[in-house]
Amino acid sequence: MKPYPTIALPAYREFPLEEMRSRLAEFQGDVQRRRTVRDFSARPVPRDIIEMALQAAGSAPSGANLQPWHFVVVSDAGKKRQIRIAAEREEKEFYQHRASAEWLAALAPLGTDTRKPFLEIAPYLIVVFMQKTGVLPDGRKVKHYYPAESTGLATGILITALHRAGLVLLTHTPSPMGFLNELLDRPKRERPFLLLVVGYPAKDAMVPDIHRKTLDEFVTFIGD
Ligand code: IYR
Repeated sequence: MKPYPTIALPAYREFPLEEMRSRLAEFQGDVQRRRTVRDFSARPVPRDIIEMALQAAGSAPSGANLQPWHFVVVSDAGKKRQIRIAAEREEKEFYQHRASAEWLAALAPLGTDTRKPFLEIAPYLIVVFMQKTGVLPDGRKVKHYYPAESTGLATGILITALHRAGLVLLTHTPSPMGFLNELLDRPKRERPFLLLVVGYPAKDAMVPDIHRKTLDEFVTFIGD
């Protein structure tokens, strides 16, 4: 592969330290408000909102800049129903047979179960696919590098963008998720990574009273 031509770093902005702090304080406070929600309203969300958030997600760094992700945005009621039926079938297997006792014990405080009505109620399901390989314009197959890390980064930006826009999400992982390739007509070289349920919260939405680790519990500084 030929090297890319280089250009001056475009649109870089430096901020005075005080502004850096206030920007971070604002961002930090805003993302701390994010909660995973399972009770959704059926209220519609305009498609351009989802598109703008996806545009932000597509800016994520990726291995060798190969951008190994694909997002399928589902608002069609019939398709959402098919996804719910297939997901609930898998969840029954999971809760009744596949999950270890340890896993079920870890989930017990969250009160989750096999019923996934939000898959039909929420206006959008965004199914994130990770591409282990890509296809060049001439049809040749290329290997992707760090597809899970890259797709995780893009998904994180998507979640943050939608949260900042005032929507709520559930990061849902029906397991296994292979049925999503079939239902959404995606090739085998793509693996379902995560299913995001997106919309407004139900009026009476409730969330578990969880706590987040403090900085000193999850960060180590070596040096100043
Ligand atoms: N996929 C199941 C189980 C589940 C697993 C984890 I890890 C969670 O954080 C929550 C649920 C379900 O969606 O119920």
